[in-house]
Amino acid sequence: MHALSPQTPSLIRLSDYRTPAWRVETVELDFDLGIDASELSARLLLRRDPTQDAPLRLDGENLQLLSIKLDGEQLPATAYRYAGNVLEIDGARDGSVLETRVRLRPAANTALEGLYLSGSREAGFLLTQCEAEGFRHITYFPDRPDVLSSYTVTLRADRARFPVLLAGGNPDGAGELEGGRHWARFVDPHPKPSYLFALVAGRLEVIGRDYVTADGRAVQLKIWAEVDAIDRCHYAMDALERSMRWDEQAYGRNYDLDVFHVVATHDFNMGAMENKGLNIFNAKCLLAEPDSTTDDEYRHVEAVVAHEYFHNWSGNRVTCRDWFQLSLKEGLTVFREQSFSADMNSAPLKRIEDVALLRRAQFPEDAGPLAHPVRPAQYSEINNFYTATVYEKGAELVRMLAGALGRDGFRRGMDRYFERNDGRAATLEDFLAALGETNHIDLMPYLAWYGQAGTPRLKARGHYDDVRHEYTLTLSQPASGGNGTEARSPLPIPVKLALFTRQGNMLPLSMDGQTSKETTEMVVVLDRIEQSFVFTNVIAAPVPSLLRGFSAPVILECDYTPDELALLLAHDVDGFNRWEAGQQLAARAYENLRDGTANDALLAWCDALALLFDNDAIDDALLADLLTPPGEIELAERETSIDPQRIHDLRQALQQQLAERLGVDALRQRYAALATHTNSELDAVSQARRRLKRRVLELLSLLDQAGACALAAAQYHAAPGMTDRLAALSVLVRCDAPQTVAALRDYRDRHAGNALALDKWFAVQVQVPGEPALARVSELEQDPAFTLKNPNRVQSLLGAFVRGNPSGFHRIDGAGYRLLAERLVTLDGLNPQVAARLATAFNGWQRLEPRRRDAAHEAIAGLASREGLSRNLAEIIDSVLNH
Ligand code: B3K
Ligand code: ZN
Repeated sequence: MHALSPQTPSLIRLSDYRTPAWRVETVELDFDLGIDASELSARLLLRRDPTQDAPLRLDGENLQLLSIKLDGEQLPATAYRYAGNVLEIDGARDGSVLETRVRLRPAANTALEGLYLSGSREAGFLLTQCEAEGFRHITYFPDRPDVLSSYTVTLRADRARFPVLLAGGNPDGAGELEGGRHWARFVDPHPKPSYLFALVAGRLEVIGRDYVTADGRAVQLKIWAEVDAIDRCHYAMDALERSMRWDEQAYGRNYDLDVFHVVATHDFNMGAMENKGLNIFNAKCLLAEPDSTTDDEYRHVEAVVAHEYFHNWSGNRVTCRDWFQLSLKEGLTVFREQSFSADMNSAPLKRIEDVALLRRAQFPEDAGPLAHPVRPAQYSEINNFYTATVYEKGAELVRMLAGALGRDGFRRGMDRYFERNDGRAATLEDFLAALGETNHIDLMPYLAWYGQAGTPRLKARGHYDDVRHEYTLTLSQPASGGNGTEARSPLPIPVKLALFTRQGNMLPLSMDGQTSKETTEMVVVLDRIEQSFVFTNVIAAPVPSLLRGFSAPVILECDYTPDELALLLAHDVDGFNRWEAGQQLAARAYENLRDGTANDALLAWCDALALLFDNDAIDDALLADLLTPPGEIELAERETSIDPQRIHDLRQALQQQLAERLGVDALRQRYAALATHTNSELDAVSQARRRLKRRVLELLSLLDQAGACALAAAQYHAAPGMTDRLAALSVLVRCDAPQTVAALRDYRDRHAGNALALDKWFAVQVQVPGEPALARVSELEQDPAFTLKNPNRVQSLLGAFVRGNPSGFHRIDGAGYRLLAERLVTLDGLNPQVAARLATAFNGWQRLEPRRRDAAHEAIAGLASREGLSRNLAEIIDSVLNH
């Protein structure tokens, strides 16, 4: 082989996209599987684009090439070259067959990309992860999503060591081989991109269920897990069945193979993966049982099972042309998953949860050096772009489109999108075109949302004319970018609104003299820099409820008085906006405390919540959310010079004021009343009670720490399920209560051998606020159960610390930053994807107060100066440092 200059440019640009010069019509893969070494023969039927003249180039990384044949002839070494992770081959023509044989080293693969081992050499199993570019770690291939091929996969392995052999597609035979070996073959009738390829081999147990699709296909649903986990798969099976029915009803989408496999692994870089016919899940997103799974985790399992299943249409049948279109499948599928969860549970609570996540994870991303558009223009390492922006903001954009079209219009558009693009690799333009054309609306102005980074600001001001009885609402969007850097063109911003009387009733809305008694809510779309909307026949100065249901992902600036926000908090019938009014009011109350200004917002917030606390009509879970002010990360977003310790202290003080207003007796009584219903049932009422009980206990701990900790200790020991147990443990840890040590020891013994429960044991302990957290982290790193090799464990200790505990991580002496930088170096050598994700905790360092900023800068610059960082980590560090 001759060396070439690297073929892969360091920056991949959307504007450089070209259709593939070579496609692969059929792929036959034959694996001989082993833990240390696996061998794979690949037979590719090649198709050349007659309009292009490029040589055959295939991606391949870390492969040991054993043999290479073109059209049956062994290739001489002069006929191919390998450089820059690209294999270039001479002499191929349209219809040529390329055969390669490579050796892979699964047990040595700590990056968990390509073919790797989950668990121990003795008991673990083999599996693959290909999205985004893992297939090139398995064989030489044009590893890009717009090359769709038909796959036939044959697996061979020792029967005793690998009794279960699985690949995507339909089973197509299995049998015995000599020497205790066996084989199994799978044929996928649906052409797919290489990132959706998967195999699994090892000792796994299974639960099954028969399912018949709405269009009459009999499907075997099978969930596979290791023997100690298989009993925890039943909830996921139910969730899968609910997801399949829902997609049939809500979108008319049916499953399209005879089998659907789902596999749980403890070693996975992300939540789960939608491989065609063989979804693979991080165990934490699949396993569930009352004794070790919290209510939030149950809902998460349901959501992720649905998400991966929904990808079968939004992602697999219709895939992405290139990775810049990632949000085409991810934003859409998150939106579908959110709608499903809203239907299965409570719609307003779901909306609150989603928007809280957006603000906690996406807004800070969009406001700092890692900001990028939902459709980025360029990347160095695509795995760094599986971000809150692509997923969560992407889902908000689909939600806006769905809102603009209405329920039926959106369904019509989606039907068209699926039909027209079935079996294709599509773009965001294809998506907007299908939705728009079926509804005779030009949706292309929404493309601007996909191309701009930063959270847009929306200003609203109202003017009431008491002579004409007109209310004029003026909406505007500043022309500069959300993070102040780039100029923007105006975006279409749909604003769902209602007008309230000062008594808390909704007014009928009339615009341009058109009165309709029934209309109390409407959507206006701001698509210029500034626009005024005049409402007529308005009997008295109203209080507007704006952006209801969070109708656009913007930061709303409206000069409400505290009383107006309190009125919406008390009366808005839109559950989301009621919560939102409370959040705005709480943020103002926080500013009262911070600035030592008049306590008007603080009083209004506490008074309004005190009334709601005594209101039996309000749902317990909603009440729990209303009683929770914005988190420390959100509050930091409102500051220019961030001192995380001060934010923590002020937020504690804010909650203490609320607790005092509610009163220690009322809190104790409420706790006692809720505790009489203690159970581990999963119905909405039981879950809501647990949620409120936790919140009440937390508030109580701010007034009567010893009393609350005594209750927490009792709750811990009597808890019938994980939600109550972990809530109690969390209160004990945060208060550093004397009962904590015994409870932690008990938890450890009780859940010995349950990795997911142990993850929570690590995570809860590093939530202790402030300076002491770091010592706790260091101590826990010495625990024999801690390892940097397992992504979940890394997340539960280091991730929970750097992301979930701002006052602990951002120590003024910079020790938190140094610890993170040191661990990143080690982690990067093992698993670049996990290292890069953890490194995003440095995002936003420029806005820290000077001492912390300097310390963070030193740690990041130190990392940046190191040789040999992975492309993943280098890209994040470079962006964080230089943008
Ligand atoms: N599509 C996968 C994510 C793949 C991440 C690659 N680094 C899971 C999902 O979004 O459903
Ligand atoms: Zn997804």
